[in-house]
Amino acid sequence: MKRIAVLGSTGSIGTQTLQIAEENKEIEITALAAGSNIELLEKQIRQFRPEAAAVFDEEKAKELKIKTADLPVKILSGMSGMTEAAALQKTDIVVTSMVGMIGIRPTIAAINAGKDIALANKETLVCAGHIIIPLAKEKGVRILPVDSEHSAIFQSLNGEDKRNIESIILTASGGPFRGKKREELKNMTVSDALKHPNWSMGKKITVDSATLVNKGLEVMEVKWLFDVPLERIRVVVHPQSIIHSGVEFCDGAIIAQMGMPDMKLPIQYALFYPDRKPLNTKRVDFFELKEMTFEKPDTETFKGLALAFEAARAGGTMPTVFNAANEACVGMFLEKKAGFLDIADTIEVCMERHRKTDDPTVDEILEAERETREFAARELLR
Ligand code: MN3
Repeated sequence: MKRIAVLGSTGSIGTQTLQIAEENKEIEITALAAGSNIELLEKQIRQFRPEAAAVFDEEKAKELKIKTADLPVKILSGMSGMTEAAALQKTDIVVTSMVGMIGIRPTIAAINAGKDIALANKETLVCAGHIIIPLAKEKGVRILPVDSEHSAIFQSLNGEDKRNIESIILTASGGPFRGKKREELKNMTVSDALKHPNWSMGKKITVDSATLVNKGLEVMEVKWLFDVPLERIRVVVHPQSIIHSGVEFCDGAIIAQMGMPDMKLPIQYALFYPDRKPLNTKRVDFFELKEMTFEKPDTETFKGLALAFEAARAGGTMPTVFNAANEACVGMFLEKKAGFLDIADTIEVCMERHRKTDDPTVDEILEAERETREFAARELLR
């Protein structure tokens, strides 16, 4: 039996994780946590009967408590509720699928409690990799990547000696605006940005994949997860999204993982690692596919990717600034208060003015986030 807590259970990865739980009798859901969507959370509680459920929004937590009064579930709230849900004694694996820096503290709590982490929250490693990776080592817990690219690299490294890695090949679909130039991107709208060619994902990450900021965040995660220097991480645009990423070894061999774009595969692989379980998904039909193509990323037009490398190189609080500025800008873009190009432009301004702190504590990370968000909002409203 795998006892699993799903933090961020009402989002895209969370709901797909629960679909896997539904189809696998060996999975027991011990805890669920969500930001504020208590309607869906209540349904999930009734179906999966977790021991505890946390809601970040205190008011919504009170409402949920009344709605679920007939059940034995313990309703928790706020950040303390999220961390408590992350550390429940009976849990084996915590799926961290909440969006944003709100994910850092619950992940630390889960690691401290000795839980393996099925990592889907990007901010955890981007902003706090220097805290998370040594802590996981110290506590002897595994960080199992859920993101499709990192799972592909993880699968490609199965049984290999990490010292033989020559480079990591991180593939990118290029998003809906691949091939476009700055001039054409000026007037792109929210609905244009949300038309992702291959993957169906949450709104924020879909915009991030249109700007290539998502790929930039993934570069930073690769660095932490696989302990590979930035110079050895190669981003390759592969519009068909069949090769999900891979590893080039010291003898020139490349091992990569292929499959149809479907997040259930990497989620399930993380949950059952090192076992591989059957999964009823669409199979790759090479004759229907016919070709796979590759391009160099256009980092002049999509400078979010170049800025990510710069932030990663600087280290300290700089990746947090990159991420927080992006979160603020994407929020404004989705509310139609900022243009598409404002996103990367504002990230750049925020990074330029930031005086970084090396080796920041969680408090310092969250302070850099707050400052950056405020500054980014002011920049955008000018
Ligand atoms: Mn990805």
